[in-house]
Amino acid sequence: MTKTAFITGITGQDGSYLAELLLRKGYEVHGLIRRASTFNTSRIDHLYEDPHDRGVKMFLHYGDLSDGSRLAGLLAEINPDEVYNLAAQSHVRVSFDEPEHTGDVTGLGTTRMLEAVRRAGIDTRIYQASTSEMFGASPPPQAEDTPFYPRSPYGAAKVYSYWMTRNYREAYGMYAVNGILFNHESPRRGETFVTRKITRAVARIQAGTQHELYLGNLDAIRDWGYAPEYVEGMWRSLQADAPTDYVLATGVGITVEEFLAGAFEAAGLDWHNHVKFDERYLRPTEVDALIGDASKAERELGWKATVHGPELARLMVESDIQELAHEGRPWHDSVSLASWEA
Ligand code: NAP
Ligand code: G4F
Repeated sequence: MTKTAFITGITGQDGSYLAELLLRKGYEVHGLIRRASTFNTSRIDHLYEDPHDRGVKMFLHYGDLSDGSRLAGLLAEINPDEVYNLAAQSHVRVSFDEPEHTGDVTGLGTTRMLEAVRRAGIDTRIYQASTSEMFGASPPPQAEDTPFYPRSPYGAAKVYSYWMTRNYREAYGMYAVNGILFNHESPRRGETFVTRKITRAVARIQAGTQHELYLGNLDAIRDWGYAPEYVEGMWRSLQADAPTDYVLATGVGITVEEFLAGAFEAAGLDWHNHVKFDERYLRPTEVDALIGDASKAERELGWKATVHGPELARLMVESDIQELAHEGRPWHDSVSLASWEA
């Protein structure tokens, strides 16, 4: 029997890798996309099939997490076996500029999804994209039972979503799971997150089209993993017999400065010659250190991250150098996903 999945945030970094993974597993994949005045589907264009063709396995639907009635209609119509709620205003710094919008989409949007499933009365497993940002000021290592102490409107909205997901599980017996994911990156990472901002700059500096890179706090510690491995963990967390929440992380923390140094070294450059400080990239409250303990996921799901830190920096720099050399190169050429097929 073909399984059907519904992915919100399919045009994002994780959504695009997850769509690839599920299509390889034989799923029929439905994705929610936002109408925009310019194309916003570059990460999934290589997966797109003309709906007039036979045997089409991926379908896109216009909608928005702020529009509950649209979500309810889509859920009832598609009747998916699995829902992956990945859509969010996902940028921590931006959430300080747009706290209300972030609360509406990243927080209430989850409730709209959960309620749409409940009211449709369908038997669906739900994955909620929770985050290590919920731990905020709680010191590392952070695991499933570490207290939350969010330090941004984004973190606070995700804590609300986390508890709503648990509440729907406990109140209505729904199969609803929080994946508490630590930072994960890739060549498809949004260009304003620090890793990709750095690796794109390295490629341009090496090519001579950029000379300086402006950054904020270099002392923060993050547990950076590789996104294709994390979407495999998302899928595995919905295959368990009973719903429960999982931390996914590498267990290795490095500073922004260490990632920076590794990325510049990968191109034979010294970051000290190019990086400048700009206070606009500081946050009113910072999360100093996130290092995850993913032993529950390893024990129960057999999931373990293999790529982190300097290797990740090298992989992203190489991809950005290639991308600069071959503008228009399709996304799926950039990484090998084969090792993560289950
Ligand atoms: P991302 O690249 O920023 O993608 C976000 C997705 O959400 C995009 O498809 C975006 O659509 C969509 N979206 C934004 N606002 C929406 C709205 N109002 N209605 C419908 N869709 C909307 O994020 P990501 O890195 O793939 O992360 C996926 C999820 O995991 C997010 O919920 C994020 O908060 C969470 N998370 C990420 C990490 C990480 O390190 N990457 C770690 C923990 C948790 P457009 O393309 O149209 O903008
Ligand atoms: O790359 P970042 O913006 O990621 P951040 O804030 O850790 O959030 C990401 O990971 C979360 C999981 O923990 C996700 F939930 C969230 O959706 C997102 O994917 O910043 C990382 C660190 C921060 O400490 C920041 O202050 O890098 C520091 N930083 C220093 N200079 C910078 C910059 N961050 C950005 N974006 N831009 C800078 O110029």
